[in-house]
Amino acid sequence: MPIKPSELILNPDGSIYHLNLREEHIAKNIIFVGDQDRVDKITKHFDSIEFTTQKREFKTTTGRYKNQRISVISTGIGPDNIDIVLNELDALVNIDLETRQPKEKLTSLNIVRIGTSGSLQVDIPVDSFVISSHGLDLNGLLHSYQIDTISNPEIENAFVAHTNWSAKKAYPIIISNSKELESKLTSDKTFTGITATAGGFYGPQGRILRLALQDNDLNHKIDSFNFKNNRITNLEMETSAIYGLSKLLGHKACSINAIIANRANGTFSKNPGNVVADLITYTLDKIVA
Ligand code: R1P
Repeated sequence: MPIKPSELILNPDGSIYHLNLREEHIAKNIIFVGDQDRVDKITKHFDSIEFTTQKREFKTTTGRYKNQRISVISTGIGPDNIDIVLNELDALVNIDLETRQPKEKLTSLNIVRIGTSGSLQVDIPVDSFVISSHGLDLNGLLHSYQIDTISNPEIENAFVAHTNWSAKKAYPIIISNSKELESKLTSDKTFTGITATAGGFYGPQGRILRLALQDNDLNHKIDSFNFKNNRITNLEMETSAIYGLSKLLGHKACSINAIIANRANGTFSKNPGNVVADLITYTLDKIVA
């Protein structure tokens, strides 16, 4: 049965609804960033640009860096946007948009997120790079899908017990990265650990401005969690959704984050632009190596 127009929405030019892209516009190697202004900060290093478009927060530029074709896409903030970006990218490569049927031969994309993030550990200072071995989903998005094959109940249950996680909140899920991409990105410049992905910036990440929190101690419970020498290194808002949906759809994914804040000691980078610029050139060269 063809997928109905209300479920798979195309624009009049045949591009997919939110991303404004057709299949020929995207490379197999894709970099995600949150901030649309970060797209140009990456593609200014490219040798050539073949295509660029933007709709809402989703800006895409495709070009070549050191002879490899790469697309850079901004996802905006949060796991809800990742649901749109991953499903629409997968539709571009794995659904025939003319017949509206899944293709028989599936394509696997390589997805690297170049993000910014807050460290939860005193020994991972601002201006460092952190690779996410796992995404710890605290936001509930993935519960809309059949996730039994990708979740890790042993560590999830240990996390729930350690944090006394409220039963009124979505059950946490842990999903691993692509080890192949992780090993490409790893060096003596990188830390590695579990990245917790929250569904908001303030309360869901333990920040108090004027509202009381459901659990004042949650960040400390998160940073003190240790499971077989795996600890939670940082907090941001996209990685677990990227890892979960990539795994379910058959794509490879790995996040690397510039640490711009340290939540454990309250410091913020004096020049976050510099660490992001360094992470961009570092990651580009690792991707094409
Ligand atoms: C919050 O300020 C945003 O910054 C971080 C968070 O994950 C969230 O998207 O990442 P990006 O800089 O990649 O957007």
